[in-house]
Amino acid sequence: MEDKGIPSEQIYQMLRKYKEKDLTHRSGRILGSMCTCPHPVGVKAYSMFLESNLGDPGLFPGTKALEDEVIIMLGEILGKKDAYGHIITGGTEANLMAMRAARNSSGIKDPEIIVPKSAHFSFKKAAEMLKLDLKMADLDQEYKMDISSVEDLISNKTVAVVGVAGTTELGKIDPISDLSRICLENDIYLHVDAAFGGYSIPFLKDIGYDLPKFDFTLPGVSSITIDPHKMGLAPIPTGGILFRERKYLEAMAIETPYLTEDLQSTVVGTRTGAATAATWALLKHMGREGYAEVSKKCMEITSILAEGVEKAGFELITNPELNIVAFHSSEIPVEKLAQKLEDKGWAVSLASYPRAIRIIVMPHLKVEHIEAFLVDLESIK
Ligand code: 0PR
Repeated sequence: MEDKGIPSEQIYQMLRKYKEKDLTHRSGRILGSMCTCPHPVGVKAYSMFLESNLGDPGLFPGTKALEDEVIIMLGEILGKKDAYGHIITGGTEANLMAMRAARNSSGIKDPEIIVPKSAHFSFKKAAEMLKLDLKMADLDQEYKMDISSVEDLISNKTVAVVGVAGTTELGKIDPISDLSRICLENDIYLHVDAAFGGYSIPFLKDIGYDLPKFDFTLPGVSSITIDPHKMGLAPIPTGGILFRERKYLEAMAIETPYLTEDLQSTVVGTRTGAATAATWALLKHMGREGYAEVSKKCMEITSILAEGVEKAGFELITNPELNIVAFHSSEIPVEKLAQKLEDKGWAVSLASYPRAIRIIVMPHLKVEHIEAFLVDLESIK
């Protein structure tokens, strides 16, 4: 550290040197990210609330009112206007909160949770931190949670079942209505991880896409993760967690003696209000139609990509249900294929099950990027 401070202009210049080394979503080269260019309206709103701390909401009643309104709007999107929840850092924290609420409200000793093999690794973190025994349910032929496997795994120690609406690797939607029925029958907490699909499935359904129910309209669903910093176009870090009942927030409330609120249910203490402002601004600015348009474009480009991949002689792992395309080659090992694509300047990611190149068609990917990618893919064959 310097003894004497450096003038700001010089600092910015130094920062630019570091920034130049980073990839940008705008370049269209990032193919394996669930994040995207933050929408300018969200960025502006975020920057207006940098000082606001929702960890001490009595000091920031305006921001707290925004959070309450955001939870109502997200609840509307997810089929329950009077849900309870918070805007937090992202899907990991949301899933951790859901598992904590399920465990605390169950009163069960040696608790177990059941997640699909396709679940995001955040559930491994949650299981380790909360001392939960993690049971992995098998997937069916479409890579969705296998219901009979879930039924086999349920025991009197099960505190939660998790279904995913938009899996991390393949974008699949688990059979949440079956899970809802089973969880109601067995009186088990059901969490839906819609970190990825929460901001697209409802809007795609609005415009006629035939996608299954996954939300609070299913009576067994206890909580839902929905991430504004993925398909919601909000700046990072912005996540959302919604609960059907207030009792789940209460089950993890900790006394906060010297703050302006007496109880706190979130994992973090000091919590940015900027993420809430950005989410509020974008929900108002985009409207259902705006978000539907964004998702529709992603789905159209997903179809172009999927067709092109097959035309280039590669095999799709499965038909895309949302905006993720996964494929492999019968001739080139996936790792080698990924390396060749990287050599051509494409930042792809690999799915672990099954091993495949995985491309998430986020809003920063335009037709011209996908066309350029397909030209390169064809040249590799
Ligand atoms: N649930 C699901 C279904 C997810 O896909 C993810 C993350 C999470 C929860 C956790 O969310 P946070 O990362 O917000 O805590 N899915 C992406 C993934 O792991 C996250 C990501 C985003 C990874 C951008 C890379 C990247 O460049 O693939």
